[in-house]
Amino acid sequence: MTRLNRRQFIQIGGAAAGGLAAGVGLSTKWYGLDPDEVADPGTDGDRVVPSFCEMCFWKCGILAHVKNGRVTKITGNPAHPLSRGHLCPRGTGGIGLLYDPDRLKRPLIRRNRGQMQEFEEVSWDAALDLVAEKMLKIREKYGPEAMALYSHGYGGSWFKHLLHAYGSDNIAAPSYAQCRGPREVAFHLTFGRMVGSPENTDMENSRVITLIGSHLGENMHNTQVQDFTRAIERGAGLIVVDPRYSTAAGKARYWLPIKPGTDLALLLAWMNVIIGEGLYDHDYVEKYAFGFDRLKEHVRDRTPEWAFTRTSIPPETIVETARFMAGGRPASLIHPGRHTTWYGDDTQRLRAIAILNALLGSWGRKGGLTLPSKVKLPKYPYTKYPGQSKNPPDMPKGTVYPLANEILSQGLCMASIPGTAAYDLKAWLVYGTNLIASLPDPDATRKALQALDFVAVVDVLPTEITGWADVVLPEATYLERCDEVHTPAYKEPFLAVRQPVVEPMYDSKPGWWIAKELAHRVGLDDYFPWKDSVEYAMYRVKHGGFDCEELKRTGVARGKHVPVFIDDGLEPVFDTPSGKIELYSQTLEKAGFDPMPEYTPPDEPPDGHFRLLYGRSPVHSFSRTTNNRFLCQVVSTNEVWVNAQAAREMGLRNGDMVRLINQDGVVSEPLALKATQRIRPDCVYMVHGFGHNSRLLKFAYKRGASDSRLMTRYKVDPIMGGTGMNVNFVRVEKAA
Ligand SMILES: Nc1nc2c(c(=O)[nH]1)N[C@H]1C(S)=C(S)[C@@H](COP(=O)(O)OP(=O)(O)OC[C@H]3O[C@@H](n4cnc5c(=O)[nH]c(N)nc54)[C@H](O)[C@@H]3O)O[C@H]1N2
Ligand SMILES: Nc1nc2c(c(=O)[nH]1)N[C@H]1C(S)=C(S)[C@@H](COP(=O)(O)OP(=O)(O)OC[C@H]3O[C@@H](n4cnc5c(=O)[nH]c(N)nc54)[C@H](O)[C@@H]3O)O[C@H]1N2
Ligand code: SF4
Ligand SMILES: [Mo]
Repeated sequence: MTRLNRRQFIQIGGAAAGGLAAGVGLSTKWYGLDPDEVADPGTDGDRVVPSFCEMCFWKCGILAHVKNGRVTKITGNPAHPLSRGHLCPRGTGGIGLLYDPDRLKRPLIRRNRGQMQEFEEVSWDAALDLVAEKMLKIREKYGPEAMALYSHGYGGSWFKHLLHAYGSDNIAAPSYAQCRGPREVAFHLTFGRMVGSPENTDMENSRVITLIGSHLGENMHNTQVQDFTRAIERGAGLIVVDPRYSTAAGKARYWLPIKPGTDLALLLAWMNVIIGEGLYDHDYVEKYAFGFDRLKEHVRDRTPEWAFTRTSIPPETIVETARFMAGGRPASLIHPGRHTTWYGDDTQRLRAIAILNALLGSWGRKGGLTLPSKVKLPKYPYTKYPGQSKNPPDMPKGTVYPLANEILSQGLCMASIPGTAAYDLKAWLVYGTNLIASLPDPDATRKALQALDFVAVVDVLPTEITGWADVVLPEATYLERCDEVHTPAYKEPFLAVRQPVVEPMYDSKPGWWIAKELAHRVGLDDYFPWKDSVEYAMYRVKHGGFDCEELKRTGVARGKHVPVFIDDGLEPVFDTPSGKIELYSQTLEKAGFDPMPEYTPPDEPPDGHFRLLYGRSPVHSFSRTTNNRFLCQVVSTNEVWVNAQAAREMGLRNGDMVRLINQDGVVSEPLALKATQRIRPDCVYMVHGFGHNSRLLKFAYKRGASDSRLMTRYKVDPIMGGTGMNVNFVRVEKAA
């Protein structure tokens, strides 16, 4: 196995210079509360604490260096399977969050509801008493399910536990309905198992990798990028389907600049060629798959010529790439993607991706998708939850998404606007999610927030959502607290602990403490019997048969190795109605949906409009890091990619400041135009996370533009209720 050096790893991120700067701690200034520069940034500390990262949701193992009580450097833990000694730039930049001068420092209570950001600093007792009082009142008046929890991030576990104990199961995150949802449902329908996080891909052993969107290298999920880089170094062939010449496309053998929203047509045509030319894995399909003959019939007329008129990809390219991907099987992976809510037909597109993987025989095979296992730790012996008597109100009246396997964040939002759902939600507890930036239709979110009786927000920064809270509870950052033990399903089962590296700064408190204090005040002490989160975590570790002291020293421990590939003797189990891989889905048929994916054309833009596409900056996570001075030394704003020819036709030049105006007349903040041949002329592209309008984010305020504001429209996936957000159109106008 080739080892990556840090340079190669960061280069793939397309942020070579900048990433490197962050990587080696080249930050000359510190942005701590005190005006002095901190000594020796980027140097070794005299104490190193292993923990795991929370700069995004991947949870890489870190080693945090501490000198004179300050964190000086964060590096990848070589013993941790998800980091293997390397971090992405955001992980290294965690110090910029810890020492962000704009952090929430003390609990806040809003005086004068309706008037933005008139907050008063209060004691923890005052803040917690108020939240508890509201929780008791809401439960008494409307029932516990009238309180919902939005939670994203690993520290949310304490609040999920609190809410279940309180009697509400109305818990959602935008990482389902606005992200992974369609993928998880589609793979579950097909293979009886979800993809999960980390994704069960085995890219490091792939011979051919096909990316549909999935802009790895800009999407910086560490292990994925490492595996991807290794595969490329080993000479794996790459097919990238993207209307934009992404960083990954730059490494590809084939770049297919597809017309946005038409991927399903391409996927069906690939099946047509692979089945028609007999290139699929006959033995595998015969042994494990259900419905092959019907699929064969289904794609018979989905020819490359048929697909060409939809996708604009030439028929000969479709044939050539189909042969190329089949040539690599079973080590040929069609990547399931992660952010999959695009056009509202997403579950069907992801079904097509799953089916194609099945035809290539890649599910459960080396270089394809693994069948991972996890370390099973015993649960902490808690009192049983009361259970919610009413169904979640996450669907508009009369609509049901029976195949959704989590609660829909947009649905809970709608149910907070009185009279739209089976019953009204009255209060939100929001943990670690900036709903103003992450839910589509921000007007609806604001409407819901205005209608609620009570909103409490647990956060680390004064992001937009905190401006809507009645009570703001300042959490200690991930470098200052211990959370739940991490035991994901992975090809090498392991467990990892998050440990406090330094004491919480200011008057911030760890989430476990906040949740436990709230529980105490609402009479739920029984559910929080442990002294602190360390005692809780170590109970689980010890009863799982692991050495607590050793784990505290190393941060990570390995579980027993078990085979994760069919070729290594694993007998796959498919938890589907047929007990097989369902090329033809009986579950979809029963629920009244197309049992095999059917192409539906996307809506066309109005005249003079481009389709708005969005993605990731390699050095930022969503809206959460754009105030991080450390990371902003590398990228401090966003720009809009416009095809060079299209820009010229509008009389616009590279670097011009422009505004985007969407189909509903919503105007963006000004941002710079990037005129480039690296994007099709029918769409524009921008990075998500900029354009903050919270003044308290002193650095990020008004830098760049927000894609979220322009997402006034979304399309709901009829199968699982995901909200496709690639359905907005914009005009581009020169800013005054
Ligand atoms: N640095 C960084 N990395 C991250 C994150 C982050 O915030 N920052 N977030 C993480 C999370 S939670 C997620 S979900 C992932 C998201 O990352 P991905 O799952 O990779 O997101 P996608 O939406 O698949 O990819 C966006 C790409 O899709 C292309 N695209 C848009 N429309 C179409 C289309 O119709 N067809 C095709 N074929 N391509 C299209 C865009 O041009 C863009 O290049 O990233 C993860 N990694
Ligand atoms: N317009 C648009 N919308 C999107 C996306 C997009 O690309 N464009 N992407 C979608 C995807 S793929 C996803 S996964 C979601 C992500 O959506 P979110 O999870 O809502 O992501 P962020 O906007 O970064 O909000 C994170 C919030 O958590 C806070 N936070 C950070 N660390 C901590 C901590 O340790 N404790 C606490 N209590 N709070 C913390 C941050 O300050 C911030 O307020 O958004 C989805 N929505
Ligand atoms: S991918 Fe980067 S930001 Fe995410 S957990 Fe790993 S190091 Fe941290
Ligand atoms: Mo996501």
